Amino acid sequence: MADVQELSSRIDGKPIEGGRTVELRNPADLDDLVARVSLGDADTFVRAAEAARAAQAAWAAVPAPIRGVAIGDLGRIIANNKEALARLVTREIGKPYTEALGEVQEVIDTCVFFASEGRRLYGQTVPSEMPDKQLFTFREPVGTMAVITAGNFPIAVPSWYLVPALVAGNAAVWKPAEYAPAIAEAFVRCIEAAGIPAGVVQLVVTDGQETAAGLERALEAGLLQKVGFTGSSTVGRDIAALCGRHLVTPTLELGGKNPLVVMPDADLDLAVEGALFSGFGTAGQRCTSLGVAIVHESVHDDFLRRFTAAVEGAPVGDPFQSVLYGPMISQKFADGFENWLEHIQPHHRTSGSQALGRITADNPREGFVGDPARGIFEHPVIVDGVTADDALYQNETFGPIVPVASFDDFDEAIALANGHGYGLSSAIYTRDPKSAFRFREQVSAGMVSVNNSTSGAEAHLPFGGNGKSGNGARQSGIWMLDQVTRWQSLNWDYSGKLQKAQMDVAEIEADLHFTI
Ligand code: UN1
Repeated sequence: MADVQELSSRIDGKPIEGGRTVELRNPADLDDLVARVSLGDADTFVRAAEAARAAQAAWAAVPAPIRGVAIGDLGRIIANNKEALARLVTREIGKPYTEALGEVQEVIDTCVFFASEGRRLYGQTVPSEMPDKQLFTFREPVGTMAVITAGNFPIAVPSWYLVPALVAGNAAVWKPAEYAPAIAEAFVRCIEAAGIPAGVVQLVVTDGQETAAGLERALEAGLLQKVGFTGSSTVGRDIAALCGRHLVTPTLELGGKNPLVVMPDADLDLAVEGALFSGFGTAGQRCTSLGVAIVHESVHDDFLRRFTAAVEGAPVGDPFQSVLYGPMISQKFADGFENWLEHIQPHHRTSGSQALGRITADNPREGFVGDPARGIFEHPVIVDGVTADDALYQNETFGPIVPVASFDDFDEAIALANGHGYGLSSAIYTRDPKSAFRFREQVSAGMVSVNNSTSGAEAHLPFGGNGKSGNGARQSGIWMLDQVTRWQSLNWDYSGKLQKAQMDVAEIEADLHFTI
């Protein structure tokens, strides 16, 4: 059995003992105690926000290219510890090890991208309507940012906020999911090891209620200028309302109900492979997980037969072995998922497993890899015959379940792809460019894949959604810079007289015999 870590919040790089202590167990092996966590409270959050705010100005004064060098070093530290970090991700939240390696790679990619952004962070020179006057734009750090993240991507998604925030000269208070504090602490230690001053990223480990109270107090005290949140649409709404009252624009990355449309001309094997990976990878606990497969009637039975065979034959179990998916992230996620199973109706047809619900010795799955009694494992299920009226169509279900709906004409497919009101990711399988482009144009999702799954966005493309999936903010790549900086304009007049914009222009135009 591996080490038990003693974890807590860290303010200015020093562990802060909190109140209540909770035990964190490996969801694939509940005998494996990963960490004892001393939880902070709202006070801890406010103190951390004060400390981050105190550290921000000095960090912003470091030239951006040098901040970029620190991010480059961070990327190298992460790369040198890639396997150890991935093992910790798997041990803490149960994501299969190969996926965990991919997740850590996503952090490295993010560092590589933003390290050189320190040498850009371009502003513009803009022509003036006046002689002897120059206009410029500058990117300024927003200030101190609260970052509140989920546990399904416990290091990649935090890096999407923290890395660009740091390169742009911000400080941050990071509240990771309470079921993923060990990888959070490891990441913060890597940040410190890269030479980024300890006060610039503060770590607060606490529960949702204390976070909400702490966030409210920190906003009221004017300690935060930005909030980044990845998590459920319900909590996202509350955070948006709170931020709105303080005139802070949040960056929100919320739930998804990501449609995957299978057209009559699709390569069905490819579509099945994509549905399997996006429906059941990370046990369906990604924001980009397949939410509803929308299959043309002419290929529906064939698709379902192949998809069912693929799910039935897929290895499920020990995430350190070669499996399609491992355990649920924690008991809370298993409970949430099992509630959705109750929405399977008599008019639905289920397939993919011999049984439903928790995998146990009494409710076994053939070919299970390892001992199901050790962890929190759920049977996969495909639910066919789903329609727009079903709860399983309308809601994010966050677990190993794939609802399947069918359609006759393209407009119907689009209505089903958009009708649930989420708009994060989407996919279409087709060989016809016309269908692909029409889908791109009409789907309301922020991300579209053609002949690829709904998951697996690359680290430098805009990531984010519309409708219930977010507030239009985009993460990753250059687009994230607009979340972590504010534009400042400068107009510099060296004419030696007061030149009045809009008003004195008439004189210049008259001289040139032009009019607008
Ligand atoms: C998430 O689920 O919040 O596209 C992020 C993907 C990953 C990131 C998902 N690269 O599935």
